[in-house]
Parts: sequence; structure tokens; C-alpha cells
Amino acid sequence: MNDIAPIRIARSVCPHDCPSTCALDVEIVDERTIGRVRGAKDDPYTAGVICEKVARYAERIHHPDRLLFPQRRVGARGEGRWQRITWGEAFDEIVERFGAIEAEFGPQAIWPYYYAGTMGHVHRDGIDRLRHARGYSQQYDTICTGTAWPGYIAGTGWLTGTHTEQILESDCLVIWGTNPVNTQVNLMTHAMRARKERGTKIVVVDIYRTATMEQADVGLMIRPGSDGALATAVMHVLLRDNLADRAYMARYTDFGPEFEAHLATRTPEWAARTTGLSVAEIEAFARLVGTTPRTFFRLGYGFTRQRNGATNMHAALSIPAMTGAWQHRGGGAFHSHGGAWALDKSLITASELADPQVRWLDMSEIGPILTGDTHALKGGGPVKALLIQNTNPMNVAPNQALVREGFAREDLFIVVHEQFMTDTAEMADIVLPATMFLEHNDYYTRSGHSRVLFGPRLIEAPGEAKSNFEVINTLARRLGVEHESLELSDRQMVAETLRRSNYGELDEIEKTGFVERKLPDETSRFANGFAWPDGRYRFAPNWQGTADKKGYLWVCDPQVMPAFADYWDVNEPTDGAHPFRLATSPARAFLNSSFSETAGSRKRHPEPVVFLRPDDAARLGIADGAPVTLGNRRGEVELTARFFDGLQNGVLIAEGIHANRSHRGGAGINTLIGADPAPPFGGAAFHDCAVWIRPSTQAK
Ligand SMILES: Nc1nc2c(c(=O)[nH]1)N[C@H]1C(S)=C(S)[C@@H](COP(=O)(O)OP(=O)(O)OC[C@H]3O[C@@H](n4cnc5c(=O)[nH]c(N)nc54)[C@H](O)[C@@H]3O)O[C@H]1N2
Ligand SMILES: Nc1nc2c(c(=O)[nH]1)N[C@H]1C(S)=C(S)[C@@H](COP(=O)(O)OP(=O)(O)OC[C@H]3O[C@@H](n4cnc5c(=O)[nH]c(N)nc54)[C@H](O)[C@@H]3O)O[C@H]1N2
Ligand code: SF4
Ligand SMILES: [Mo]
Repeated sequence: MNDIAPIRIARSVCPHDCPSTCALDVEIVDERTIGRVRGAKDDPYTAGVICEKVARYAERIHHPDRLLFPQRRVGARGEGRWQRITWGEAFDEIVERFGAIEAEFGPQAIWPYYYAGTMGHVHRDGIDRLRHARGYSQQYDTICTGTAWPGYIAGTGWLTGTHTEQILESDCLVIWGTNPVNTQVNLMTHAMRARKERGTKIVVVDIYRTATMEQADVGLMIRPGSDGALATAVMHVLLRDNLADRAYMARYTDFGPEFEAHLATRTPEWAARTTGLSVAEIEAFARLVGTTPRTFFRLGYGFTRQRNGATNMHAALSIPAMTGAWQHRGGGAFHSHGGAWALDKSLITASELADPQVRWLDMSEIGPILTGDTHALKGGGPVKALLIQNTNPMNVAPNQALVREGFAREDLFIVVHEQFMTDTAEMADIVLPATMFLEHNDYYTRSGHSRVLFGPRLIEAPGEAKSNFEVINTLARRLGVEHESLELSDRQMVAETLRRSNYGELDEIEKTGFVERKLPDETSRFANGFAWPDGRYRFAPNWQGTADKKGYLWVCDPQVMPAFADYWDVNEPTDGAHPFRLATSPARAFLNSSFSETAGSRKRHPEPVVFLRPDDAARLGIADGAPVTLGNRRGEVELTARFFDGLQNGVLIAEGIHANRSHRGGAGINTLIGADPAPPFGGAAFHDCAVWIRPSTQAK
């Protein structure tokens, strides 16, 4: 292989779905082998630190269980009996089956399904090229950002915010609904540095005492889904105690008497009942942010994975618009830098070929869709074939019993392109082996910061593994597609996309490994106004304007949405039969379902456990370490009880995502989670679930 440079340490990028998108220094042992992976010291955001799971990447890339050649199912579906086939045979069979399905049911019976197993745009989004060229069903992306982004945009009008390096200029950092020790370790690097250098106070708002909260000066442990109550009570206190910046609000927001009257009833006493905090905690938090102009709100995804999550994001985001924190460096808020890339991805996705008449199927509703729910199918015909890359829906998608029932259908032709025999790959008719990031070329955007990074191919792929790019192009050609992209290599695709986006020439970019896409400070901090036409922040969230900007689809009647920043009581209700609230927060050594296959991660998380308070457990006769069953109308899941007092009564936390097969009985945690789309535009409420819990041995 002559395009591999003989170097020992090579620059790369972490491809996983994590806001940090770390710049990596990888030891290249030989053309097939890597050694240690380290965080790049010269990258200001990575700053030499990466998470333990990626530091041990050799475990994953050289894993003995990696898929090495194409396979065809020979036994019953899911039984695990496979026959090795050639790539030629695999493509022949896919082309033949897709052709027959298209002829009988039309192209929309085929649903290419993908997500963010790799965050490289060429290998992640190229599946859309085939989709658009053939007129296959569209995928409405909701599973991760469906509630978070709309909640943010409905206030500011744009998905950007104060540069994260300004945390070093903040006097108070509020880490709200995210657990960076687990999910984006680099934020902690900068938070701890700010505390050391400047004495920055750190507040964490979460529903359990996470490792992040352990390190905070103030931990606010609220009830799941109650963030809107905390945020509106904080604003009540700010107005009451003259801590609101009325001059700022008059100039830069839609603040008016109606909103003020609305907040008058959102008292700390009311919010204490909803959040489970004390009135004193709420008052103290309000005073802290009200008297600290440089307060930085780092708003995460976790607290939006509730049915009221979009409104909670908007409510929390409204606090700095009332204090005027946005006016000061180190103040304001940040969720994602996604609005700043301005990439022209037309070559990757063949967007010009997309037919606006084709239906959009909601990825979070894959269970209802595959089991024939006419509403979820948008009134169209059934899905008869799935082509899956970069995702593991049999494990990560909500309402797993329905997903399983769908995947079990004998009339559904399933192709899964994977690195491992995942819960999803196990259900396939054809399994294809995929490359890993060091084995192909791609570029990566970093949502937690402002760089776009290049990750070159550094080693050879094992066995017969092929990249997503190559598989999509071969399939497209064999299905009769003609498109200029089909003539390119993945490196040329990176280069041409960056060129079209006015990022410059790849040969130049490669010298440093990145392009800086930082917006001017004043723009991203909204210092001169927000991104709605009148420049004003919306305390009355502009959902329709948000839908128009981003092409979001309403899943509820717009009239039911609260008129102002608010606590919205629409979460799954607990009742006598389902007295507990379950959240399924990410575990430190897994990344969604990825790394559940590596020895180091499994050592850290050997079995699926559920945290519960000892006093709740005592009432139910549950012992620490005992097998327990959690259930609701969607199904039952087996875990091991782990006593933990960093929770409110009636709350359960099951960190994941463990493979389904790691649970006794084989039902994974998403069996319990609903697939009903969260308002206003869809998304799965992974942390909003009412359940019962009992010792597993007890008769049911
Ligand atoms: N180690 C690891 N890292 C990851 C991932 C992983 O699975 N494991 N997943 C990656 C992906 S895809 C994403 S999108 C990001 C997500 O990363 P985050 O933005 O951190 O979101 P979550 O991890 O879902 O949840 C963060 C925290 O929100 C809390 N939370 C849940 N409900 C509520 C609530 O109602 N209110 C409040 N205040 N808090 C609540 C959870 O308990 C959790 O501690 O992380 C990425 N990084
Ligand atoms: N209970 C619960 N469920 C959740 C969440 C939660 O917090 N709780 N979080 C949700 C969130 S935020 C998200 S984003 C989703 C994510 O869920 P997924 O998108 O399924 O993410 P991963 O589990 O990382 O799985 C990605 C898969 O892609 C494969 N892969 C990686 N790189 C490549 C490649 O280059 N080519 C191919 N063909 N395959 C590749 C990996 O081997 C892995 O099996 O899960 C959601 N599900
Ligand atoms: S998973 Fe996140 S923290 Fe870990 S190396 Fe990748 S980008 Fe960095
Ligand atoms: Mo995600």
C-alpha cells in the first residue's frame, strides 16, 4: 500500500458521536497495527486529554470479533448461523432483492437507515446519495437532537453560542443536563482549569449525583423533566429581586408584561414541589446567576430526552437572556456549534436528486414503522428492505419489543454493514464487514467547539472490510445510478467537498489537520442581537420559525405548546402500578452501544445495573446486588440492583447501553422506552419512562 506514510505517530480524529471530536495522535506500529492513542496536545480543545475507551482503541480496531468478510444468513432469522460469501455474491443478492422489491412495491419500500457510528460526513451521509438517486424512503433524523436543537433555536434563532474556550473567562459555569465526565471529558478539562485559574464556580443540574456533580461547587439534583420549573422559578426570582437586566431585555428580547405576569406564578415554592429542591437551593442558584454577569450555561442533550425536553431546553436557555449574560465574554450559553459549518455537501448526498414527494420516515419510530403502524408509515406502503450503516437500532431505538417484532418479519430483507456482529447485525439476511476510521479518509465537524478536522487513512483494513463509501458507490453503480461522485475516491470526496465549501485545499489542510470555523465572537455570542429578523431573543418560543428554518415536521398540534418559557407537564405519568421514573443515562466506557464489545469497557461495566435508593429498595424487599426486573406496558427488562443515595426517591438510573444479550432474558433497556415522538418535532424520550421494579425471583 503506497499511500501510507512510514510514520510512527500520526494525527487523526476520533470518529465517535461525542461533542469533543478529539484530535488524536496515533502510534502506527506497522501498516496493519496501531499502538497507543493519545489526545493531541497542540489542539486547544483536546488539550492532550481523551477518554479511556478511545485511549485503548487498539482493543477495538484489532478485536478478534471484527467482521472480516460478507456473510449470508442460513438458519432462521437471528439464530446465528451464517455462510461466508464473496462481495460479488453479496452485491448480486442485494441488487436482485432491491430490484424485485422496487418493482413490486415501489422504491419507497426500501429504507436506507443510518446514524452516527462514524461522524465522518463522507462515510456517514453518503448513504443519502443512493437514497436520493433511487427515490428510496427518506430518514427523518430525530433520535439524538430532535428535542434539543429546536428548543435552542426557538429562543436564539440559530444553533451557535459562546465559544467554549471562553469558559476560562467565566465566573460561573452551569453544566445543565449533561454529564461531561462520562460524555465529553474535554469540557471538564476546561472547567477545572477555569476553577483553578479564576475561581470559576461550577454548578451542575442533573437528576442524579453524577461524577460531574461530584466535582461541582453546587449540585442541583432535580426530578426528571422538571428543568422548566427550575428555570422559570429562577427567572421569577431575578425579576422579583431586581436582578434581571431590564435594559438588555428591552433591547434584545421580546420581554413584555405578559411574560412577566406568567412568571409571577412560577414561585420558588411552586418549583420546589415540582423539582424536589428546597426553596433555599432555588433562591441561592437564582442569586448566583443574577449577580454573576459572566455566567456560562453549557446546556447538554440529556435533559432534553424527556417529552417536555424541547421546552426545558428553551426555558434554561432563557435565563441568560434575562440576566444579559450574553453581553459579556465568558457569559451566555452554548449547546452546539452545528450552525457554523456552512458546508456544501451536495456531492456527498446528491441532494439535487432528492424528490420532494418521497415520504420522510422518523428513525425513532422504526418499531412502529416496521410493524405496520399506518401513521408512522405516513400513509404509504410497508417497508420491505432495510440497508443499515453506522447504527444499531435493535439495541438503541425505543420500544425494542416492536423493533424486534419488525426485524423478525420474514418478508423484510435486511442488509447490515457493520464492524461487529451487533444485536442488529444478528438479525440481518446479509452482513457486510465495515472499515474503521483509521482505515479510510474522512473529515469531521466538532459540535462542541469550532474546528473541522481531517482523519486520513493510516492503516490497512483487516480481512475484506470495505468502507461505507465504497459499498454505497458499488451498490449505486450496480443499481444503475449515474453521478459524478461515483468516480471519486473517499479522499477526493473529502477534498472536493471542502473545496466547494470554500475551506481550501485538502493538501494544505492536511498539514495542520484542521480548518478553524470560529465565527466572530460577537456573532456567536449574539452580542449584537439574536438570529430572528428583529434580532430579539424569544421568551415566547418561535416553534414555527424554527420548523421553517430547519425543515422540522410537527408531531403535535402547534396550539398545545406553551406560549412562554415554562414547565410543561406532559411526561409519562407515574401511577400506583408504575411508581418509578427511569432514566437511561450514558455510561462512561460505552458510547451508545459502541465499546460494549471491548474488554476494557466491559471490565468497567460488567453487567447492566440499575441505581436505586436503599430506602426505596427496602420498601420493595430488594437487596443490593440482587437481580431485579423493571417493567411497564411495553415489556420487562432484567438488571442488577445497585444501591445509591445520590437520587431522589422514586427515581431509577440504568446507565448504558449494554447489548441486549448482556441482560438476562435478552431484552435490552430500550424495551421500556416509548417510541411516541416527543413534541414539537419528534425525538425519543430516553430518560422519561414510568416503570415498576421488583426482585426478579418474585412471582409475577
Ligand atoms: N461515554 C459516553 N459518551 C457519550 C455517549 C455515551 O453513550 N457514552 N453518547 C454520546 C452521544 S450520542 C451524545 S448525544 C452525547 C450526550 O451527552 P449528554 O449531553 O451528556 O446527554 P446524556 O448523556 O443523554 O445525559 C446527560 C445527563 O442528563 C441527565 N438527565 C436526564 N434527564 C434529565 C432531566 O430531566 N433533567 C436534567 N437536568 N438532567 C437530566 C442524565 O442523567 C445525564 O447525567 O454524549 C456522547 N458521549
Ligand atoms: N436507552 C438509551 N438509548 C439511547 C440513548 C440513551 O441515552 N439511552 N441515546 C440515543 C442517542 S443520543 C443516540 S445518538 C443513539 C445512537 O445509537 P447508534 O447510532 O446506534 O450509535 P452506536 O451505538 O455508537 O452505534 C453505531 C454502530 O455503528 C457502527 N459503526 C461505526 N463506524 C462505522 C462505519 O464506519 N461503518 C459502518 N458501517 N458501521 C460503523 C458501530 O460498530 C456501531 O455498532 O442511541 C440512542 N439510544
Ligand atoms: S469519545 Fe469523545 S472524549 Fe473520547 S476520544 Fe472520542 S471525542 Fe474524545
Ligand atoms: Mo446522540
